[in-house]
Amino acid sequence: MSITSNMKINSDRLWDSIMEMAKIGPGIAGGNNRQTLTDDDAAGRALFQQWCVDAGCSMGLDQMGTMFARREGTDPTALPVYVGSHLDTQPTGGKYDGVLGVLGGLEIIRQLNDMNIKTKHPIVVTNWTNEEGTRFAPAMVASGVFAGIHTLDWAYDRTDASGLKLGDELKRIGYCGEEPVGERKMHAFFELHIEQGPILENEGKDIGVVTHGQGLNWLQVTLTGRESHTGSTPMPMRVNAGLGMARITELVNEIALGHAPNAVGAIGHCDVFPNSRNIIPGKVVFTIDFRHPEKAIIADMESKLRAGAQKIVDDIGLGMEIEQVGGFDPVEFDKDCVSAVRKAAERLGYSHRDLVSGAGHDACWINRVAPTAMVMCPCVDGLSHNEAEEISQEWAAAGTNVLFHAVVETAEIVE
Ligand code: HGY
Ligand code: MN
Ligand code: MN
Repeated sequence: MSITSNMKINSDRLWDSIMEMAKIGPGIAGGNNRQTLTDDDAAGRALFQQWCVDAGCSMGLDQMGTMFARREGTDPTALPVYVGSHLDTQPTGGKYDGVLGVLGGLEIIRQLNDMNIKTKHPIVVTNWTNEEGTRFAPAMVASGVFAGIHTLDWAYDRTDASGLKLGDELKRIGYCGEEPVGERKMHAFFELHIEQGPILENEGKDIGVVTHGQGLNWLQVTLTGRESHTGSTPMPMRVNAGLGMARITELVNEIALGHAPNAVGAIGHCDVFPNSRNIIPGKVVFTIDFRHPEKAIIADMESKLRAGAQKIVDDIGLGMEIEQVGGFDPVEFDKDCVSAVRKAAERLGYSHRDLVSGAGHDACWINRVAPTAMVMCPCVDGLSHNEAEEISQEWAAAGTNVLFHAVVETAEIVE
């Protein structure tokens, strides 16, 4: 029996589950603040687990807290097809970033149950711990450990702004599993995600067939000057770390624009010390986020940043340290998995286009250890990492239908 265009997921059930999950860790403006390893994250995990058990799945949990919900196949020795994303959110996140990919995977299980369809390969729905990298840097840390990029101990040692360690928080919320990370072998991995950019909506396309993911480089800069009175210190005597950050912010923007149209660069996180209205900042710590589809350009952006920032700090008389705190090379996804996504969009009659992912995703790391591809759906005004993030139910359904077809075709329906 092969998959046919009339095989679709239950759009209302998917949408209801997304809205139910959105009630956990609400933001202050209609989105979500369900940051990784908080009590809200634990509550979201518990709800996801209950739904998976209700759908007949057996649950796995590894030492990074990544959750695996398994639907058996007819051949228990066949490597499973994995499908998933992340349930943790930004502090001012949307309801769909990550959640659509996890609950879209669960909807596939639910729909297969409803249609009483069996597959040769088991199917495993996955919730990767700490994709966002906002509370604990870097992003995609659990999938990074799974792919052998980071060690477990290094990941456990990541600390948040209040000095709490990732490993301790994982244990505190009760989601530190026994299973070693990365021993699971995958037949393939698929991730559905909102685009988080404007291309699909602007072009009126339902589906993004993600062929590549752009690379990322996170540089943490520490500038040290001298705290002094904002009123009585003459301008020529000042060693103002805040001024250094302002000039480097401008430099980051110029470097990105210098590699238009595909380069991007910004500073998203900054701490000012002592952060007092009438003290010239003696120290600032901030993170630069550079991205581009080509590795050589990312390297060029970093070298221009280092050279330009050195001039800025020498001019002001500041000390400077630059540390890389995150990054990954541009990714090319598996051609067969990408083709399964493209064929699914065509079979279902959805408009689609190839796409390079602007954001990083767990799929970018898993692509190193298993054949991987992504499906994207549009989001309103391309807005994400903002509580106003919005998608339509139709877009969610279209993306999940394509995911459904790609996953089930790869898992092989059994008559
Ligand atoms: O930073 C990213 O691209 C992802 O949202 N964590
Ligand atoms: Mn995401
Ligand atoms: Mn995100």
